[in-house]
Amino acid sequence: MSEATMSEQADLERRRGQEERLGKVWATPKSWRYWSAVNNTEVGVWYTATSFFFFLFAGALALVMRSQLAVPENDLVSAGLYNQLFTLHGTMMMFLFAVPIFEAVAIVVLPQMLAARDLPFPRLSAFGYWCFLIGGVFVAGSIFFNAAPDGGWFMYPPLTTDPELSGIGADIWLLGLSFIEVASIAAAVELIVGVLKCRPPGMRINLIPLYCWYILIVAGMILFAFPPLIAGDILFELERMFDWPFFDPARGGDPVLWQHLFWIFGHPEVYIVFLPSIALLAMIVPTFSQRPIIGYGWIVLAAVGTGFLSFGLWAHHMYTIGMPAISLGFFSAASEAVAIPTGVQIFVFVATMLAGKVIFAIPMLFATGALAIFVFGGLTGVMVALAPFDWQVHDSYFVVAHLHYTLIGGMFFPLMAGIYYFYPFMTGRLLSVRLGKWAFWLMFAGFNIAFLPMHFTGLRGMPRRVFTYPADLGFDVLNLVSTVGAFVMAAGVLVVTFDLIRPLAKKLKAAHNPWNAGTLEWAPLDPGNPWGIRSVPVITSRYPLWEQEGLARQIAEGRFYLPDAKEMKRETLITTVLDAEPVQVLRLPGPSFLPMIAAIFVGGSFIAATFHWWISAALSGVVGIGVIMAWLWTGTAMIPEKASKDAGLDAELPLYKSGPQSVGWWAMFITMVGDGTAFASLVFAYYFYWTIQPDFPPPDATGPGLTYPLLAAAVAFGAWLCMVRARAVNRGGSERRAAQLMATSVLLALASAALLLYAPWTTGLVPTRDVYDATVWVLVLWSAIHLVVGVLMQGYCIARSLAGKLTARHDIDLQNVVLYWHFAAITAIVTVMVIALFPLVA
Ligand code: HEM
Ligand SMILES: [Cu+2]
Repeated sequence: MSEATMSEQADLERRRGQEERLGKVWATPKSWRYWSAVNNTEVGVWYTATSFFFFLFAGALALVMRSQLAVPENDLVSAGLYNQLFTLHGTMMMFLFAVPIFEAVAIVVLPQMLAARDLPFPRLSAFGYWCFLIGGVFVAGSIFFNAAPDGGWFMYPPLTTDPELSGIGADIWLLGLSFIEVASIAAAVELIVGVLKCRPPGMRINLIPLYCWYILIVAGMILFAFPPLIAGDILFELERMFDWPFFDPARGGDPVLWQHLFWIFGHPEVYIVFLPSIALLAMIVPTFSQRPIIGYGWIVLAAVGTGFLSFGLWAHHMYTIGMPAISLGFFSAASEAVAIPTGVQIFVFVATMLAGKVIFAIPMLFATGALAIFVFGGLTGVMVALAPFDWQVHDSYFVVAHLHYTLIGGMFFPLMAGIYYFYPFMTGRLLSVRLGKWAFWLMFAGFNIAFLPMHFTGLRGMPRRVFTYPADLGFDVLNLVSTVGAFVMAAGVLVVTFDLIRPLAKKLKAAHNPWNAGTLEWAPLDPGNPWGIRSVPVITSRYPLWEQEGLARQIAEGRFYLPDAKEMKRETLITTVLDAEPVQVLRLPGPSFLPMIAAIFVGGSFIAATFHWWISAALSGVVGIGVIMAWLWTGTAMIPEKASKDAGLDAELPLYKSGPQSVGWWAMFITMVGDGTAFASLVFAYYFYWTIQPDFPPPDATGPGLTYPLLAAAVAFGAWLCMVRARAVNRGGSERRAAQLMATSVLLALASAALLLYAPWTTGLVPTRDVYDATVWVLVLWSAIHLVVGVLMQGYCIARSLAGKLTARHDIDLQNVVLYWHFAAITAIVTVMVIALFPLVA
């Protein structure tokens, strides 16, 4: 044997060894243990499949509605059941399908696009998935017990707060969805940290794939949009369960507050489902035009612009409540303005297609269909954004037509394009072209046959949300046509579903990178490995597979970072936020049932609360928190056996980082921004009442006084100071002293919480008497709960310190808890300023 072939032989042996180790470390558990998997390649697929199932379910509900409406005076379903049908259909489509499926697809593809082995918190993804499944089944299942929510997907009070008119369905909506929203926020946190910190070396921010940009923006929007709704849910549930009168005008409340909180969420929500779908198009269009996207910078700017603007438009859903003309003008103008960045994104796609040579494969067929439908929906959007026009068609079928054109064109068709596009990447097989064409044309034709006529039914005056209509008002033919169209569309959905669940063996094998795409998710020569990428490459281009010669082969040969798993640990590379320079090798936790068990107990707590089983709810919640602590204890902030390791390409990288350089710190920071937004929404409620009510606080109200609130603020400040000091002392090596400071802080925090609650109690504020009392109480409770959660975290840190898991150098836990405390202390102090000091100056 010549020397050259000998060294080739040795190289091959070495690579085999590496692959074997990687395979072992990342292996997916077998048989029943399979469900303990936390890897994105498994969790992402479950997540996608589950949300698609919820789509089919909600779609079936729509078919029942359309059957009922096919002919006048029909009695297929009762009025009451019809109310449940449209409420559950809208609710499930928005909360159980549109948002989750985009997070699900992102969990599958994002790590691969970033050449990361997984997202930074795999167990959090798993926890989010199980929460979603449990909450989703609970909400969807209610229809079988005739107990589904029936107040419409935006749940306006007083219909939904009146005990005579609304049953348990409203509680299922409020609690079930709050639970699912928490899961959505968890996924958003994970995706943000993923895009910021898990990119491959060299992928500076101007090289980030457009898909990832969109995910970053949308996850950020979730962080600001969902918390107001959660805050609203809390007020709502307090009114339903304990008769706190937030939306009851007789006691100073106002149902319009709910409308504001709902639509501050609800309008951005529309873009939260639209942008990720556009993100899919931003990958598909360049691939099938076989050229880089035209106007990368423009499209990023436009996406950011859409994100920002979408928070300033919510009141266009409320034109009919009697707003001042100046507000009408403002919200109308802002609503029209959003057409500009949206238009920019569409033009970028059209320009890219015109400049390239378009290949009309199935994904591209769906992509162009999507653009056609969406543009039409956008046109009616420009119409209803004008208040006088909206006054005419508000709550009519015109709006039903408009919203489905935007949602199905802007969300569903792009999603289909994405499914066809990414299927070979997930499975190594291709979906059928013939079936794909059938599916597309059935859906496209069916959709237009169903929804185009609705514009006219609406203009002729048919209101939405009616279970039937008299004959001879001019609605008959139009409705029948709509129903036929809905079934044609459903046939298309069935064709796709059939093709998706057909056994893999019957489908054609896909070649490597079958669409000849340019981005990294297509690099692996053998797709579907749980380890994701064989080695983490250095990137110098936006379309590395097109522009970096031989990249896929070099990756597969392990020529780059982390080609091995020598210590038999799951690892991924962490890089800097702007320039993506490698800074750390992050150890990731492996399979575990803990996230699933935690989700079961936390979910159990929400479900028990729905039925007012308070003791079960409390017990289940306590166990849930215990399991989460056990999961954190065994899976996070582990002290590595050595300080650094050889990450390949001659880079010696640390295995442990704490403070602002660690991913955990970012996750905490981002979570607390969301938490702060929820708090800000509660403060908003206080000022909302103060602005619109002449007697808020009521003249005879005593308020919470000054002494106790100020004392509480001072003590909370002390608790915070102790924590900051503990961090510094711990860094300095006096771990004992740090633990003492934390213990002191525990006492101060508990004292502060007690003082906060004592204040309104001792001055005799009764939350059921007046909305003022209720609002003060809710702010005080919110702050006190945050202090108590802070105490749990302190207890955790003290235990870690005593167990030797928290040392001067290894202080991730303490750093994160102190970060939490910054927010908790501010929350308490702002609460005191609002409830105690503000009335003095007002
Ligand atoms: C698959 C085909 C679909 C059909 C045939 C369909 C049909 C309908 C019908 C008949 C209504 C009720 C109209 C009324 O009585 O007021 C409705 C409402 C609604 N749909 Fe769909 N829909 C479909 C897909 C979707 C999708 C994909 C979404 C969202 C992603 C969606 C979101 C909504 C919403 C939010 C409502 C309003 C519910 C409410 O008034 O509370 N739909 N749809
Ligand atoms: Cu809107």
